[in-house]
Formats: sequence, C-alpha cells, structure tokens
Amino acid sequence: MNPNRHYVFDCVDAYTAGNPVRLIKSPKPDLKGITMGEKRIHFIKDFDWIRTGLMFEPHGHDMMSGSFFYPPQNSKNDIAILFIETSGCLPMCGHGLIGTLTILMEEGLIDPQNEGEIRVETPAGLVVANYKKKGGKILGIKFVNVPAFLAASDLNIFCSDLGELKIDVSYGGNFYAIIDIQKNFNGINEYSAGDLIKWSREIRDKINSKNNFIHPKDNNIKGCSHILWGGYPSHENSTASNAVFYGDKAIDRSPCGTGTCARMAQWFAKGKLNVNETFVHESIIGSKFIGRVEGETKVGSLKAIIPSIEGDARIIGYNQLILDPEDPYVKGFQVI
Ligand code: PYC
Repeated sequence: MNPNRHYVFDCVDAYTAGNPVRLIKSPKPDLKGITMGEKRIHFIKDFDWIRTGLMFEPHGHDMMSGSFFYPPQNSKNDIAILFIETSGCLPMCGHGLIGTLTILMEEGLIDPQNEGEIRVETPAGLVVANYKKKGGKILGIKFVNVPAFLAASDLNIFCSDLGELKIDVSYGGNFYAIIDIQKNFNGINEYSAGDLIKWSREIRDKINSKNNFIHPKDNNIKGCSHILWGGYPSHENSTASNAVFYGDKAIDRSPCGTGTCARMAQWFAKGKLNVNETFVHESIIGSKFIGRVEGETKVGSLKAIIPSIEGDARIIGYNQLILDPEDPYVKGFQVI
C-alpha cells in the first residue's frame, strides 16, 4: 500500500464502555516481522499515514481508536491485533481489544480454536480473552493482560495551574502517569475535561523530559504516553474513578483497560490491593470495567501483577472510508 494511491477502507465501528473502536477489515498493509511488536515498528515506519487518515478528522475525531487483525504467528493462537489511535500505534489497548474481539465474533470474522477462549497476539505480548455469548451477540469479554508493574513513584512535577504534584508511573500495556487525589488535585469530579487535557500535555512533556521509561523486556515500548487522573467513584460498588488523557486532545470515555491494569499494579505495589481482589473502575462518563489481580509475577527484576479486565462493546455501524491522495486533508488534521 502507498499514500499516492486511492483506497476504500471497509470498517466496522463499535464502542467499548463509550470509547470508539474502528476495526479496519480491508485493505490492510503487509507488515514485515514475526512478532506483532516487530510488525508494529514496520507500521509506524511506513504506514502511519493510514492511521492519521482514518483516526483524525475528517474521517475520525480526537478520541478515535481502531485496529487491524492478522493471522497469528503461533498456530496455537487465534488472532493477532495491531492497535492504532490518535496517540499513535499502541503496544496494547484494553477497550480496543474488547471492541475488536466483539466485532470479530459478531461479524463471523474469527473462529476460535476453543469455544469461549480467544488467544490474541498483541505488540505488548500474548493476551488471553474469554467471552460470554448469547445467540449471535457477545455479552462480555474478560481478558488476562500482559504483566503490569509500578515503574516509578512520588515523582515531583510542577503543573502551572495546580502547583506541585506527586505522580507515580505505572505500566499496564502502555506507561501511565497516575495523578491521585492529593493536596493540589481534588479529583476529576471538580474540573472540566478541557482543564485535564491542558494540564496533561504540560505534565506529559515534563515527565518525559526528565525520565526515560523503557519496558525491561522490550525496548520498543517506551515513553509515558498516557496520563491517568484519579477521582471519587459515583457508584457504591466502584473502587475508584479515573479519566485517561491520550494523544493531544482525548479523554478516554471508557475506564481505560491498560490504564486500569497500570493502576492496579500501582495499588498492589503500595499494599492497597491483593491477589484475587477486584477493582471496579469508573470512567468520566460513569461506564465501568471490572479489573482483578489474577496473580503475581516479575518483569525483569521488577515485581508485577497479572491483571485482568472485563467489559463489553457494541457495534454501531459500517463504514466505507476513502483515502484519496487528491484530498487536501487525506492525512487528517486536529484542531488544538
Ligand atoms: O483501554 O487500554 C485502553 C486504552 C488505551 C487508550 C485508550 N484506551
């Protein structure tokens, strides 16, 4: 595929807990590499124009998130997924995984080897999902994610509007800066999404200029890309609420799957959550994921958890999207 040609992309649009998932069925680029991690690097190098064209305006919007699916490298697995969104090509995306698997199952695009289970190769590693099905509908998906770990704690970062903040950085498939409720931050319920977006950009720049977060087992996974702001939950049975910032203008409408895993690893490291405990996470719109610490493990020398996330998704439409080299906005744009 090359950016000088005219393409019509056949897509299925869905959402998971409020956040969009656009599965691109065809055409899809031929990616070099054996693992999805290697294929992700090839996509970033040669095919990012597809991501920007299909995720940003006018074809998408600030929060748009999507995926491509490929045959697995290992025949024991069922599928391989590449995640794209306005922030880039992600190692892993929780809401994206739930949405993509729901579409693949409901549209008959996958036939899992074992009923009830889908083994998924992602750039971050193997993820095993279980689904509940009724008739042709997927009622819910629970996946066991890649190991999550706390990477740094109590970093002091100055935010020009809020003042000094204490920030932890944790990995759950992407690196998250976590800003819990504290003296200078009263929780997401007290601020507008616009404020969180503005502060997130400043904080992310400051964190990445002073630190170099690299996954101990994969140096292609690096940098703190997402900011997770804590808040008080609005439902009695929820553990916490959060708003995750990504890209340059997005607040996740879902509770953020990889963010929830990162936060569970943070709580576990601080003795606030144990193995076999659940963590019900609310999003900025009140939608929920059920997280759970399935076990304990290590990533290199770091203590880590094996987290799981449960949620559901809905298909909302079928889209044929044109990328035409004659279109002045073929690569997409964003108004900041
Ligand atoms: O659900 O993991 C997630 C996610 C990442 C970015 C937006 N959502």
